[in-house]
Amino acid sequence: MELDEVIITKAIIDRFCNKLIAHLETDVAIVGGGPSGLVAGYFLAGAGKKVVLFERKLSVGGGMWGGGMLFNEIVVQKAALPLMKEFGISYREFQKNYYTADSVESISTLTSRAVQAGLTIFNCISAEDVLMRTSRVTGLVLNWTAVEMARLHVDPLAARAKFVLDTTGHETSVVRLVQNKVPGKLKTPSGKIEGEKSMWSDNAESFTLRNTREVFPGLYVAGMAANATFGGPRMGPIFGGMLLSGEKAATMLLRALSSKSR
Ligand code: 48F
Repeated sequence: MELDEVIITKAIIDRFCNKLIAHLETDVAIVGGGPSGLVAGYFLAGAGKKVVLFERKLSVGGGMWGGGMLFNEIVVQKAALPLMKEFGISYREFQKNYYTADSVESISTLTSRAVQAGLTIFNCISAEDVLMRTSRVTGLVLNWTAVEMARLHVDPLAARAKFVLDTTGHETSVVRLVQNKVPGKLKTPSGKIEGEKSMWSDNAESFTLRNTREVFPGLYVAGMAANATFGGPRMGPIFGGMLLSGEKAATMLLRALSSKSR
């Protein structure tokens, strides 16, 4: 049978539009497809929640692909090994408490397991603002990254979510948007983004986990964005904290979703 280009085109447009429409109202909308966002998405979807992830770039993975300085190996500490096992990512001991994994295997496995658990990912879409109702984040304002890059004057569209999770890494972009709209209202010591500090791996890993939490009503933060928001140091190419932070965010959001529905 001859392949028809118009049917191919219709198939893509139809499937994509239906997928997008189906995710305009979700339990959780995650912004940023780095390791912390993917892990959070995996656990939320696995718990049966409707969860969507928007990633600005063509590929998810954030800062994980390049390992450290483009050496494509990552390091994880012992505390994160249960998560490496949960996802089925191979790792090797380097020395006591230091384990290494191939960064390409790590990110591709996280992505595939998260999608198979039920996480829907939209790449090339950026969160350019949030929906807000009486001092609560209630969703995202979205645009094509291509529109953003070309600086075209094109209005965005919107998606509602019971909770938004900012996993945008160093940029901490969603929290930044909220800070710009309601200055001084974040749940941080100063009410503002505290800003990321210089590298201190050990401190940063525990700081990330401690500060994975709600930063504004309806808005949670995880991964490197948690450090930037609450003023923690950067950790360099050790990724255990990112995985654990994603898992903690999912646990907190599941709790928040169940108390919201009561
Ligand atoms: O930076 P990223 O990998 O976030 P993460 O999960 O992990 C941090 C580590 O990679 C590394 C580190 C730990 O060792 O220091 O940096 O905290 O991924 C963040 C993703 O968010 C996307 C961005 O393209 C990247 O893939 N992103 C940022 N802003 C937006 C966005 C936005 N406004 N809309 C959509 N995606």
